[in-house]
Amino acid sequence: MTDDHLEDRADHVDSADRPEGAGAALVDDPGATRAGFVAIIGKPNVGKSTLLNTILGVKVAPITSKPQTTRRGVRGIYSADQRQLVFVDTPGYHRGATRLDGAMNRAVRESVIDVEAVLWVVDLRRPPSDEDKDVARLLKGLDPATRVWLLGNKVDAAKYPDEALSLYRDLAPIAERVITISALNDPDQVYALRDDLLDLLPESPFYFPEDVRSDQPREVWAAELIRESVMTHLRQELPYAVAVVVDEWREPAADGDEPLYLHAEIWVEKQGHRPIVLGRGGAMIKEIGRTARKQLEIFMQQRVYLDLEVVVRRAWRDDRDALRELGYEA
Ligand SMILES: Nc1nc2c(ncn2[C@@H]2O[C@H](COP(=O)(O)OP(=O)(O)OP(=O)(O)O)[C@@H](O)[C@H]2O)c(=O)[nH]1
Ligand SMILES: [Mg+2]
Repeated sequence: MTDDHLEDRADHVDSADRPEGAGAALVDDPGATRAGFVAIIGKPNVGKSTLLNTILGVKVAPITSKPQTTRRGVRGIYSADQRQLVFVDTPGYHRGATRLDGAMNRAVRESVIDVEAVLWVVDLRRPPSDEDKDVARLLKGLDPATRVWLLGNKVDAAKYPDEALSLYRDLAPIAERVITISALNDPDQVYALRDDLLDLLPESPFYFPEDVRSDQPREVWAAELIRESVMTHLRQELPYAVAVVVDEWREPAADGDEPLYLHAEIWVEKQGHRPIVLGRGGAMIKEIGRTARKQLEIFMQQRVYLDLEVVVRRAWRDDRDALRELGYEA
């Protein structure tokens, strides 16, 4: 993954200590500011989170090569010159039968309500699939005032980008703009797209303080980075049966030499999954922890002690209480 254009710091993560409404004082003259929401939707694995991270220049959302990486709506905020774009990165719109699938798809449907624009991201390496057609149907039900831009992503890796793009365009006659992008490899073009979105904004006070780049609590952000590492290292179905909760966050004393201490539970659905996540002699969990810790340290510019525990939460994907604990309104 080339993420050289992402900054090595994590001041985008909203501080859990920030008082409610702390940003209001930042806006001197509400009449002069412009702000609005932009939803990023599409089927799994097309590059939605990559697009958001590139737009912001920081990593707010997890990315893996596997579908269904994003499981919750993540807001990423871009503020510049009295204007604020609030992007909503969404889970891939997909077919699935669990309560978790239901919650993920609901997050997509809710994300397109009351937004200035919807960015429909598609993968130009392939023609439209049934899941793309589901997204196209969702777009048909939009408020007609909502602008839809069709973004043909991964143009860098597509053999027949023009042909593919025209097939997608046929599915979305309401798209007012149709362009090809490479969210991963062409940041300048993505910044130009972001600047074009600034021009769509109506007059409005800012929704978030100017210096905040994500609305996620830091524990959720860290849990998502750990889950990204789990998904990257595990194979087949197991990545989908795993959830991560950061339940302890202990800052070192100001004068001490201690690392930041994080404790996280890695939930698996069955007893039999435990040894797979742990690996032979604990080798797998060690590797998962190492990758996650490196990322956390880079983005937080701080030494981290990551304490991982594998916990069996039977059928958590269909368990209302478990999903609530993970922050879903199940
Ligand atoms: N070649 C190429 N690969 C890309 C591009 N954008 C994203 N990818 C890759 O596509 C894969 C999926 O990217 P994500 O950003 O996680 O996709 P997503 O749409 O957020 O996926 P879900 O959260 O699962 O719905 C990753 O391996 C990315 O590196 C691109 O412009 N070109
Ligand atoms: Mg994603």
